Amino acid sequence: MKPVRVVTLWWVLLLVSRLGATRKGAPEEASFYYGSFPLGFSWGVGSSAFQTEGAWDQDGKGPSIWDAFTHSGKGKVLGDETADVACDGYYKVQEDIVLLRELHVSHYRFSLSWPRLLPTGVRADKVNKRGIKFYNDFIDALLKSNITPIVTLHHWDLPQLLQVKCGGWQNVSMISYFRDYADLCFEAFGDRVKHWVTFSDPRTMAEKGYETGRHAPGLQLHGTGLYTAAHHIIKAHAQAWHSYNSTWRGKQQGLVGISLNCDWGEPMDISSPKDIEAAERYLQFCLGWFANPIYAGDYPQVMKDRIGKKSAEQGLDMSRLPVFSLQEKSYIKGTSDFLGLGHYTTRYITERNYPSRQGPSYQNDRDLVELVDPNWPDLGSKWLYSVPWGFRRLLHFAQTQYGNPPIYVTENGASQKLHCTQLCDEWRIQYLKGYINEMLKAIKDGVNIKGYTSWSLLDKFEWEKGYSDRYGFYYVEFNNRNKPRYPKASVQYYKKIITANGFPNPREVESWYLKALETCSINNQMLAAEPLLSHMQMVTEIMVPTVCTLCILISAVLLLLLLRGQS
Ligand code: GBH
Repeated sequence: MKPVRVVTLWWVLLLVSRLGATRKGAPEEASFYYGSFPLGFSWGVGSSAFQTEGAWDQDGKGPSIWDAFTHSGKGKVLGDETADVACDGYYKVQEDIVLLRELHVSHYRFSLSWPRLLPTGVRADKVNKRGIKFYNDFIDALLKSNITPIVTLHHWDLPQLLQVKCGGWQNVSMISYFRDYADLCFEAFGDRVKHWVTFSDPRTMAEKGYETGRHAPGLQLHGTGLYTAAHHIIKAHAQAWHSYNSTWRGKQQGLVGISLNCDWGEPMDISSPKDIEAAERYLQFCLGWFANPIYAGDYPQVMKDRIGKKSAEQGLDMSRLPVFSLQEKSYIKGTSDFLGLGHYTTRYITERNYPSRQGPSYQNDRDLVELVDPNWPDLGSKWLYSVPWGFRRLLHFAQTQYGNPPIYVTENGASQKLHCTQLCDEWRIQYLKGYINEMLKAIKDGVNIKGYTSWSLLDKFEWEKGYSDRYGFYYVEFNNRNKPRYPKASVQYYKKIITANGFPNPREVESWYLKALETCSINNQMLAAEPLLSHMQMVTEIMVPTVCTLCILISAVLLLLLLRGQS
């Protein structure tokens, strides 16, 4: 179901009635805030292994569930695209480090491919030395360029054999397989990596992998599979944190956290207690589902109540939401040295009661509808609207709910609108400027934000959307076998924010924008000439050796004739 797509008269009317509401357009939101970030604030960009590396079966890598999913031939991905080559990042380490340097970032967030390191997923079976070497070299290269690695252990590409053998995250044994994998990574890379993220957006992993089936492994276990998966993921996270804490922290002095993605949920009608409750529920089902166990030891009360009640009404004698034992609660509580937050967009939320007899599902359990304001600027991805003020509110929410934790923004970004010229991504610049500014306001309000990761370094494989959504600072020409990268205008702009560590004054910030757009049109011409250039390259690749060989042959023949004539 896609409520956000349905523009019905009643909710347009509701929106209009909201416009008079007091909070919207409040001066501190409407105005741009000029100022700088705290000294030492960490600026970065991010990506993930499956989306960029390619080399899916090279150097001893095992298959992942996403390899299986994309190879299944069942139309799971737009245009039946695969990530077999993707950005060819596995073979372009040096090239991509140059791009990171060009951006002036202080950190790079990327993920390790579990099946590249452990082809079967199980540490006891086999460790792939070439996988270890690849990431070792990569980490060394980053450090050599003064770029801090922020390393995600798992961004969705589960070893396929663990799926086949034990049903992936449905199985409790995954907890120890993950712990062993995490432990291997701490041991191999922890002397140099000081920032670890266990899981990236586990909610999407659970929801799309086990409820809607739109992501690998493509299961549709409505209203049960996602809760079981999440339960095991939370425990696996806790085990990895404890393992680091007891074995490695003393020597390595690093931090271990988790990265949770969540949109902001704003009550549709702020004078309606039901909508206020529904919006709170939206956030608890999204962020609280994982953050509450980790920060407070258990699932949010509202999830326990709702899912418990609905399960009973559906004739089940136990809640579909699993239960943590007392011992587990205290083991899980406090297992994050920082909160990783991913954030992209905002929804208006209104209450809607779904009858339990419609059957179990995550949608049904939440009893709400998500809506968007048609006036919000939309971007490339159909679910993404630019609503910068929602970011500040989410940051406040995280601060107050979880006891003012140190926060790293692990993902924030936008894809390019299709009709824009490829490298002149004005929309991405506006998004970047607006969201970073709201984050600055949140810092001024006292939210403890340590760093910001813009998503993403490169255009890359976007899961079920194939290569259609372009999130990169660098445009990747996927049709060219060399996968060349070209800087978009936003590279210039982000670089300026980083160098100034904020927004100094209106005149300067405006000049960044104009400058960025100037350079991009030059680059656009380069890109337009690209087919010609690669044609010329091909011509030289064939022509030059052919002509040389011919010349040599002809001179040999001439020489021979000359010698004969003399003798
Ligand atoms: C991120 O998730 C991923 O972590 C990242 O790997 C990826 O590059 C990025 O998205 C962009 O694709 O299609 O209407 O069902 C962001 C959180 C949660 C946003 C699921 C999209 C699905 C909306 N995502 N959501 S819909």
